[in-house]
Amino acid sequence: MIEARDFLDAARAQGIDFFTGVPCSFLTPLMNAVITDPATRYVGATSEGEAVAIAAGGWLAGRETAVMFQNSGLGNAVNPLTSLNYPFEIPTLVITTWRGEPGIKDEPQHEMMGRITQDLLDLVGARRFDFPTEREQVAPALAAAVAHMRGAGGLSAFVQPKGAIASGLLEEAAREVAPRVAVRDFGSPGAPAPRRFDLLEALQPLVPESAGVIATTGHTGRELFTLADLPRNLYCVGSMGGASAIGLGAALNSSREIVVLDGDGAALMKLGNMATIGAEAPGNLTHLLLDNGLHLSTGGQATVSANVDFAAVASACGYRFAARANGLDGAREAVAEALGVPGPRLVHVRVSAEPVEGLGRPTVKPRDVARRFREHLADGA
Ligand SMILES: Cc1ncc(C[n+]2csc(CCOP(=O)(O)OP(=O)(O)O)c2C)c(N)n1
Repeated sequence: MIEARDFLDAARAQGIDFFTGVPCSFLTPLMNAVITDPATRYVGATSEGEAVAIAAGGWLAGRETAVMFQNSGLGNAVNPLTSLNYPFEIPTLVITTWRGEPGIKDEPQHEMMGRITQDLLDLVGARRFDFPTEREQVAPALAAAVAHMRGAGGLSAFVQPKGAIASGLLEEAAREVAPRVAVRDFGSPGAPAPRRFDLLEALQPLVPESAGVIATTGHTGRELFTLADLPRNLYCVGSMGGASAIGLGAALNSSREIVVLDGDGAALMKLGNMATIGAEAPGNLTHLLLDNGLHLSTGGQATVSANVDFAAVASACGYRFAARANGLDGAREAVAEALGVPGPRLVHVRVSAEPVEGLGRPTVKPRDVARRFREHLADGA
């Protein structure tokens, strides 16, 4: 058995100081040590997939990261691990528990995952390192794990068995509840819904050059790329629903403005992200929800967004600015005002589903998109 402090000190010595995750009773000592350590930052996520995306955003803003969760949540993490970390070669340290370890009494829901945890980590391309059981093993284990992450831009993983870390207490201050802001309306109600492409073009000059712009999965990224391929752009080719979580991780670790271009389908897939954004409340995050009512990228199947007031959701989650914007002029006005006030801010704009002819596809490899984005945020920071 080791102490949480040993593990944490060794991780910090290797440069890992940004942690995010979802609790597991096996993880309690380590997670509580991370939460209470003033030298580390912990973001509690609503799902393990969100945690992986937040960590990716943290790495894009220059941090070394770790994600911690129960192996039940490995299933939730597989999508971003395979379609975000893998293509973009974004490293992180995965610390997962081993509920359902064969031969150890546990609940039925953990039996299957307990059998396949290591295989699943191998399948997603993580390099596994033995969880250290003695104090003197901790520093070399962390050093090897981080060397692999840095060298290969890859995933390193520890599977933490039951009782591997001595228990510790948690003294966490209660989170302050943010005052709810009133939802604002911009533009005239009858204004025609613009094409997303035209809207992106109109908003482009409002976004500071130094900002980072993260476009959601599907046509949004392709439209942004077609408008102008800039180092400040990150095109999420996969990890649907993860753009806002990547944005959160980046915003918390950068002084730059971070703008997320989200879709209604993607936002609804990971609606919990908005609760985390509202709670963490980065002042430099703008969440633009470009709502065409459809999964347009996959052939136009309807989402349920017609029924959803995203600005009201944002306000209820603690965003500091929440707006519904109508038409091109309304959107321009709302975004200009949003960028001038402390965030997080959400602007919901209904856009048309009219197709864009000759839409390009990012020609820069995701690996290079990620590295130039990271350099862009670091430039002069
Ligand atoms: C986890 C996951 N499920 C499904 C898909 C397939 N997919 C790619 S884009 C997309 C639609 C996204 O809808 P929305 O966010 O509203 O953006 P739009 O397509 O309208 O631009 C879907 C379903 C995917 N990439 N990942």
